[in-house]
Amino acid sequence: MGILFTRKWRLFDHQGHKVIILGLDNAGKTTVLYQFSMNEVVHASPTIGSNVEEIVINHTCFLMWDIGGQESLRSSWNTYYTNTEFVIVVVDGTDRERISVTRELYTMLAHEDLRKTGLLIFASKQDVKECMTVAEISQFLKLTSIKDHQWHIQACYALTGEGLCQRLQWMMS
Ligand code: G3D
Ligand code: MG
Repeated sequence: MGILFTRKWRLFDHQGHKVIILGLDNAGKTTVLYQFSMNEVVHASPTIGSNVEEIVINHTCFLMWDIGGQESLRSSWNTYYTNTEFVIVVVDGTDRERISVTRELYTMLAHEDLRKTGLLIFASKQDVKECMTVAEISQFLKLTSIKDHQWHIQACYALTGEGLCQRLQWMMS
């Protein structure tokens, strides 16, 4: 889908809470974004650049940025960090080989602009047999060592949206 601005976001008059969705390529980030915004599965090509959607829930507006996760794009992630209130990391539950790469990725939490953000981790593809469980992913990512951010991990099946909405409520609170 490439760089896609499906709704025009007027930069200067918007009050939305900025959320960025990060994770490795193929983790399910774009699927999560469009489940939030349309309750639909969108079959997207690998994201080059970013997609952004405005999502309003109970009068709370979120601006969700889904950022391409390919290795060549990760170095530009920090250009999206300014004014971020929430980081969602999508972890592919079936990708055991690259879970260690994911662990390195969230050294980003030490970035100045992300010091106060909340962190929500979606353990995706929980419908696939033999995927990593939430407990395994938590252990691999050493989540209990994160003391300076509020965080939560949630199993999800992004193709149906299962597991997504409960956690938006957590973000709102
Ligand atoms: P990305 O934006 O992180 O790169 P995408 O990832 O959202 O493009 O998803 C990558 C592939 O994973 C897609 O398959 C998508 O349908 C699939 N996917 C996303 N979430 C889930 C899930 O919860 N369960 C399963 N089984 N698959 C999921 P394709 O075949 O279109 O490449
Ligand atoms: Mg994508």
